[in-house]
Amino acid sequence: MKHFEISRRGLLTAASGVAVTSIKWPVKLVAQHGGGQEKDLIFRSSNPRNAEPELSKLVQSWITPTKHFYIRSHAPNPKIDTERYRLTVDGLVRQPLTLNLADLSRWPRHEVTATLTCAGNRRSEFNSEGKVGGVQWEAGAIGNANWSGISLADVLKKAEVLAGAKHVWFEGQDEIERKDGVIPFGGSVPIEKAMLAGKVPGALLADRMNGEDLTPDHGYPLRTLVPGYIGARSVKWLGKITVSDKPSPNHYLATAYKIVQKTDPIDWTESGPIYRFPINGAIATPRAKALVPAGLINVSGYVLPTGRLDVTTQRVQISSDNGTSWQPTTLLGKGVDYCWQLWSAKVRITPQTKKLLLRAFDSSGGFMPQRVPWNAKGYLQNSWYELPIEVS
Ligand SMILES: Nc1nc2c(c(=O)[nH]1)N[C@H]1C(S)=C(S)[C@@H](COP(=O)(O)O)O[C@H]1N2
Ligand SMILES: [Mo]
Repeated sequence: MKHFEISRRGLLTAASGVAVTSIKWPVKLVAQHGGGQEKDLIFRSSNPRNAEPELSKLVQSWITPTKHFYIRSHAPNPKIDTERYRLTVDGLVRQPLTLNLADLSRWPRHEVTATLTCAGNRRSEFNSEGKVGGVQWEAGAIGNANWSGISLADVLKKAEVLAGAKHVWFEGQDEIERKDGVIPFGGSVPIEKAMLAGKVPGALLADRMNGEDLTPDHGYPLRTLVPGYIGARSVKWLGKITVSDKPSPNHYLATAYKIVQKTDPIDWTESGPIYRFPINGAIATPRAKALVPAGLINVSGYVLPTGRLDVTTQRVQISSDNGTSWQPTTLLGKGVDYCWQLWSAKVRITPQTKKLLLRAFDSSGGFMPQRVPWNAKGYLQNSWYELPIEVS
């Protein structure tokens, strides 16, 4: 969206009866209610908007264009009047802050390229063992974007965090209807992650994605972007930051996004929240059940190493004989902190080949396991990726 240089004089006069002369103010028009951009995605639900790209489109480039970037929302996009928009910072701080978009635009800017992935990516693969609820993601709930904004650590420094602070809570401005009432999406990250400065900020308050203002689908006007953590920690339509000695009590941190065996939330308290994402990967081309000739074929896909600084993917391998032997793939480009890598391979197919298997290893000892135990919410499916094919 464009910045409109307009005089606020009229507005202020009308509002307060006091004429303020010659103030030029960058004013953004009210965010659109819908997606805000042409999307080329497969919609899993349209209200709320949940969608993922076709895998062949997903691996066309290392940076995922916004039109191919998955959307995961728990409620309709909130309508945010950017004139009235405020971000508040409170809790265990000496200086609580209330910031509008003009205030935020004066902070030093940081740019981070990082992969965002939903904890439920590849969820539908659990169904063969027992139906899991939630958005039925295939392997497209992932994308790699360039994000820019201000560093959470800078904001917390300004607010002066007090002793005893252990977690930083985020709260969105969406309204999610649940049985027990309407709540915003929220969550938290440990204070050490929030305060991380270094070569990549621990968390960004991002207002731009791939060089443009965030679209409404992706959290306009402001979201957190927490490199290395599951997507749920990157809260869209951010309205409030609270520093606390405890993790966030918000449903999406305290209850949901845990690895649990039973479907009743009563049984979920024992289990801790998921923060970091594990290594994962998928085969994107050929597509599932494609008819391929015996011999060498081109195979491509993505791999995401464990969400930890300085971790890179070491090896990505394919098997066309059910895991008896493994063939190497070529990682494209170089490994970048918190980012996926695309890979390609020429894989030998025999008339007996029924499927391709993918596995990967990273520099922290992370690997894609042969199996992931079923869990009730269908999170963190990162087992060997299986692609059924037909040999012509
Ligand atoms: N306010 C808010 N933030 C949110 C969500 C949401 O529903 N509301 N969904 C979360 C989840 S589960 C994911 S995976 C990411 C998805 O971000 P994207 O839609 O920009 O891809 O946003 C997270 N932040
Ligand atoms: Mo998610």
